[in-house]
Amino acid sequence: MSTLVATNKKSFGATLWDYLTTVDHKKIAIMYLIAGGFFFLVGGLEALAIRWQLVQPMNDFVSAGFYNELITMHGTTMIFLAAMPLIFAFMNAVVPLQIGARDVAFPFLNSLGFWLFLFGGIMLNVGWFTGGAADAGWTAYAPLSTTSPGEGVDYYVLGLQISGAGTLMGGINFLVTIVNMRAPGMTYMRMPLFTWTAFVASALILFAFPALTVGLFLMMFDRLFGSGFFEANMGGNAVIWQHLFWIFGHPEVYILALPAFGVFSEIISTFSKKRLFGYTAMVFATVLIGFLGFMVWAHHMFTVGMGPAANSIFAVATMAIAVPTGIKIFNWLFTLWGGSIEINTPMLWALGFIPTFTLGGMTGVMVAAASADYQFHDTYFVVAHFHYVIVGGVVFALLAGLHYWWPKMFGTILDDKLGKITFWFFFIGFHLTFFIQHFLGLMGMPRRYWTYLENQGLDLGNLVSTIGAFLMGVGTIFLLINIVKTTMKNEKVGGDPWDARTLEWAIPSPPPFYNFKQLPLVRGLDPLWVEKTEGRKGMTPAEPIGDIHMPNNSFLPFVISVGLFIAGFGFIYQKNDLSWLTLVFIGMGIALGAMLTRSVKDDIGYHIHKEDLQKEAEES
Ligand code: HEM
Ligand SMILES: [Cu+2]
Repeated sequence: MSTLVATNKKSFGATLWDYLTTVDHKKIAIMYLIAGGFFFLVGGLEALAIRWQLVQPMNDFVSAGFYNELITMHGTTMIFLAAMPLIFAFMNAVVPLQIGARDVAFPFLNSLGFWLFLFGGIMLNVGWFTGGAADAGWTAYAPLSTTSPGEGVDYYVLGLQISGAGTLMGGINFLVTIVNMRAPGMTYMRMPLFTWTAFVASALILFAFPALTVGLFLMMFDRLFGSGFFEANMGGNAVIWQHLFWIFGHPEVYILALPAFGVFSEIISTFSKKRLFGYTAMVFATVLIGFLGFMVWAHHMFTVGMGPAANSIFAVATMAIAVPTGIKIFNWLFTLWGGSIEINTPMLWALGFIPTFTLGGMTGVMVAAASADYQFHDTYFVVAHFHYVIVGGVVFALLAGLHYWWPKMFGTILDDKLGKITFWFFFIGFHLTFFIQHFLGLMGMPRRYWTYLENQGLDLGNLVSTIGAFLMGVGTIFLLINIVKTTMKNEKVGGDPWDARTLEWAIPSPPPFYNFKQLPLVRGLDPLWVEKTEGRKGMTPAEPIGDIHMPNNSFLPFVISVGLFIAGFGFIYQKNDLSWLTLVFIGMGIALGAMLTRSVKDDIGYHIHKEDLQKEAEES
């Protein structure tokens, strides 16, 4: 294939095949957005079911066992199948454009990462239909998880293993992309903050996910092959699981939070019409948070019995994170200060985020005080704390980024009025739901309990909390209406609808499949803004028009993922009947066969010729 293909009219089958085989980061971004959005709705429905169970004392809307499955799958789904992939959606949609690149470093791997995530996510949820989903909490503490009957936790172990492999590949890909693929002049200290945070988050993925991989591997052996890594009476140690899990789990919080900070940095600077205040400090704060994120995992284990020395060290290290985070908060405020501020939907989320996240940070310092944590531990205070951080930080950022980058991804713009309605329902609902949980926790309401007695002072708080959760649900419905309406209207916008500052806005919306016809020359921070202040409309090119090298589509990533998916069932059910091992052989055969095909078949891609690019430029 050597010429440009007309892409406007395609049959459904051709479009489907195109997406199944695509290696284009922009299409992969859309798939992450759809799949992550779907799982966000699933996790949200699970949250509503939990809250409905807790709406009044001694309720029996769901059984105790089903409740355990609901909280486990809610937490697991939200973290691994909604928040992570949605972050990846924006990283894919934005990072290559922000650094002036034509794609990520390894487009094939990028697609493999997506399909592994999707099939892992499906696997996690299969448990619902085969006698019960995972029920040992999203943290799957041993021995609860190793002794949980049925297959629920097996689906958790294998589903997470498959989707985790995809995440690891994605992280490595973005590290290499950001190191290697920056346009001429894009030095590290000229990278937009979102790219910086994606970079540090990818480094965290590189170091954190292997700990999860190892932990899940040991857990798989304990559950499926009768080893005893976490079994005290076989010489194992359940606390090892907790260490492995949190060495992964705490950095995971920052893998989500740092890109969220990046989103807000872009939005606050764009809609204050100012460069980000304290750019250098923001970069160093990002790196420092990333580093400290690894030093504090054991604050999740204060009550395990590590002893006062370990508790003190981890308490102090944890509190230290408040310093770089505080620097960020002040820099956002200083960016706003004196700016010509435009308040639209993305900006509303950013303005709502600052106080909300600050509150979550303050309760974070409270639970980091080891002695006080003996009171807070496993109460609703903790539930309130981490939802303030993870919803008030990460989900707000995802919704802000959705409205901000929607025009770039789809070429249409979400309705601002509906966007604001979504914001107010969600924002008010959020604080109703979670603020009061601090007090429920202080009054002794334990986390993960199926029900509570009446007249313990917990009735009103829980009722309010449930009402708030449903208001968030209403906000989400308005978002869906907005998406449908915008898509139906299909009103096209230009390349730069926000009068923005960074490179992604220098090319049309949605961008052509090769992104930049000519790589841009970056001459400062906020490169597009630099050109605008000098009276130019677009970027100065760094190269003459020439042939562009493009990667070929491939079906192999899908096949590899299906293979591992099939093998997963074999691993699980061989514990009941060894004949299931056949599935392991078939599945691994498919996966390894596809990998072998990939390694022996030369795939040199194709070129878009310079003449075609010129002709296209003349026609438009
Ligand atoms: C937006 C509306 C949300 C509501 C109403 C909600 C509600 C809840 C509730 C009621 C619990 C159970 C606490 C218990 O039983 O003691 C819970 C647990 C949890 N939630 Fe959410 N949640 C929401 C969003 C999220 C998001 C966006 C995330 C992550 C990105 C998240 C992560 C978690 C985690 C990790 C747990 C702990 C599960 C466990 O204990 O194993 N939640 N949530
Ligand atoms: Cu932590």
